[in-house]
Amino acid sequence: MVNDVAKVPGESSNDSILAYVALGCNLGDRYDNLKSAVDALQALTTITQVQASSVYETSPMGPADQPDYLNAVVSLQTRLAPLELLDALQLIEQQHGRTRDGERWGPRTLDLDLLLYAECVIESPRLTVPHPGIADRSFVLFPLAELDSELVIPDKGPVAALKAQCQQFGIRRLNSLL
Ligand code: A4P
Ligand code: MG
Repeated sequence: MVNDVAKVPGESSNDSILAYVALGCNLGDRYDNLKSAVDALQALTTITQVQASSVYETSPMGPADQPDYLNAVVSLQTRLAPLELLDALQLIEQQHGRTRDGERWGPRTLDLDLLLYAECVIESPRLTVPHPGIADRSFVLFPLAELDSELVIPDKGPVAALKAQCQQFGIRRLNSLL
C-alpha cells in the first residue's frame, strides 16, 4: 500500500521528494566505503542536496563474530520514484563490492537502506518504507535525529521518542562524512 506523494512505487514524481538513506559497513576501509558512497550519491544528477550525519561506530546487530560497523544517515532530494531510488542505491552497493551470499545480518562492504521517502508508506515486494528496522535501531535513529530532531516517522512516531527507548548497540559517535 502506498499513500501520500508517490502513488506507485515505480512512478516518478513531479515534485522533489525528501528521502533518508541509512549507510552501514563493516568490511574493508569502512570510512572510505561510506565516504565513497556519499560521493556516488552526490554525483548522480537525479539526486541533489545530500546532507550527511556524523559517522557512528556500533557493535553488530546479528552474529557477534563480525567486525564493528560504521553507520551514518544521509538526507537527499530526488524526483526518482521509490523503486528507481532503490535501484540507484543497489547499484552503488554493487559498485562497492557488496555480495548477498552470506548469512543473515552478516558482514558487508556497504549497505544502503531507504529509510523514508517523504511521508510515504510503501509495501511492495521489493520495498518496504519506512524501513522495517527504523524504529528500534540506535545506529539508524541517532544519525537520523541529527539530521532532523523533529522528524516524525509514519506509523512509528517522533524520532526523539524512539531514540530514547531504542536498543543501543554500543553506539559511539565519530567524525562527520562531509
Ligand atoms: N528491501 C525492502 N525494503 C527496503 C528498504 N526500505 N531499503 C529489500 C532497502 N532494501 C529494502 O536487502 C534485502 C532486500 O530488502 C532487498 O533486495 C530489497 O529489495 P539486502 O540489502 O539485500 O539485505 P540485508 O541488508 O542484509 O537485509 P536486511 O534484513 O534488510 O538487513 P538490515 O536490516 O539492513 O540489517 N549491525 C550494525 N551495528 N549496523 C548495521 O548497519 N546492518 C545489518 C543489516 C545487520 N547488523 C548491523 C547492521
Ligand atoms: Mg540492506
